[in-house]
Amino acid sequence: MGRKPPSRGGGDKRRVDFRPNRQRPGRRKQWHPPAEQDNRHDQVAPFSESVQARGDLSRKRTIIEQGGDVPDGSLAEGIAVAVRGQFVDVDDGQCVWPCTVRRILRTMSIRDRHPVVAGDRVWFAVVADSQGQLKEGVIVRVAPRRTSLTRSDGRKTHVIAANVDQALIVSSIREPVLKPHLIDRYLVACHAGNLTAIICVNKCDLDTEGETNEIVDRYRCLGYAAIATSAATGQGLQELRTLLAGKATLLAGQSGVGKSSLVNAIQPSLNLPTAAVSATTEKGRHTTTTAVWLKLDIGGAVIDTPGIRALDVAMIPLNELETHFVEFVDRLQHCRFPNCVHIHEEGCAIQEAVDAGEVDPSRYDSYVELFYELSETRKSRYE
Ligand SMILES: Nc1nc2c(ncn2[C@@H]2O[C@H](COP(=O)(O)OP(=O)(O)O)[C@@H](O)[C@H]2O)c(=O)[nH]1
Ligand SMILES: [Mg+2]
Ligand SMILES: [Zn+2]
Repeated sequence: MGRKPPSRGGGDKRRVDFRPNRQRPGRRKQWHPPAEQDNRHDQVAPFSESVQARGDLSRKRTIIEQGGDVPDGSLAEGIAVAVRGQFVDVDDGQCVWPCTVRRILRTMSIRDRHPVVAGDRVWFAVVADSQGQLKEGVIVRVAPRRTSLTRSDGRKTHVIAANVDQALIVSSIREPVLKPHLIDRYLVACHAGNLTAIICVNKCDLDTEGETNEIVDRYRCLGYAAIATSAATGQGLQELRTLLAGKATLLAGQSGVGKSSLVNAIQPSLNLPTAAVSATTEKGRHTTTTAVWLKLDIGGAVIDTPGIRALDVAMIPLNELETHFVEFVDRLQHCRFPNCVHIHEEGCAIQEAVDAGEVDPSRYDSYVELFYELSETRKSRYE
């Protein structure tokens, strides 16, 4: 950076987004939060800040933080494991601290629902109560996210979890019956979100027709890691452990397929509630719909996202859909028409590959289904 920031104790100058509802610059050069606004945060957080807007058009403001990128040694460091309303549970490796979030962080990311999400690496100051007992923390700094998992509600994109490496797409061969299209939908979502996907076909103890291997092979042939498991008999669990160790893995899949049972089988101490619950009771069962970060003894974590079972594909541009089917990619250049959408066109390399048995018809059907779904989404949005 070179330039010395003009703060008292020195520090890092950072440009952050202004609150969208504040167009005009403030009159005062020095900004302090009004006394009645949670000034406890400022007592414990040893940072000074000065806030200035540059004229009417500025959408950013500069904050100066003491401590820079290496936060003060008195701060504790941890991983946000769950967000519950205004509180964030932070695991420092020894215990979980309930933490609030310092006001400036909330202001910085006013557009987000919450400035801290599960998986964020954070630094926090510990606050003592009137008896001097340490009781909670105040998060003063969030590390830049390596990855972020987002969800779109049609208008806005929300971050669900940070620093996730891969997704475990869980389905069951029976109860509920396996839906290959759902697997393909999750694969497209993972591919679009740069998440490595692992396919897990659970409840293989209920497979009387030997279908599990067929499904597993289908995805292995495409280059995905795919396993057959049974939380009931223990089949495939060693492979699953190997795939999860040291990675942060998002759990994806319909309710009832056995996600919680698999996690319990791998780490019984987590003792997650399991049961085939109906869609209506499922809603009331969770007090939160945000992600939960469950640390694994084998290293890494699994991220459970109650309420967000279906990874969203709505934000994928229609003309990119074909690129998210791995077996299509090398064939696309052979379609006769450059704008081929691989549905009715003559000379389409994808349809020919399906006819020749080189592309699985079920995968092609998933493509067609998603193509029409995304076309409809575009229409309803722009008409
Ligand atoms: N037979 C059989 N049942 C299973 C298996 N895994 C889970 N279940 C049952 O399926 C139901 C739903 O499991 P749960 O882990 O709660 O699914 P989740 O909603 O995906 O977390 C429970 O009744 C489990 O006992 C399995 O591998 N085999
Ligand atoms: Mg569950
Ligand atoms: Zn084509």
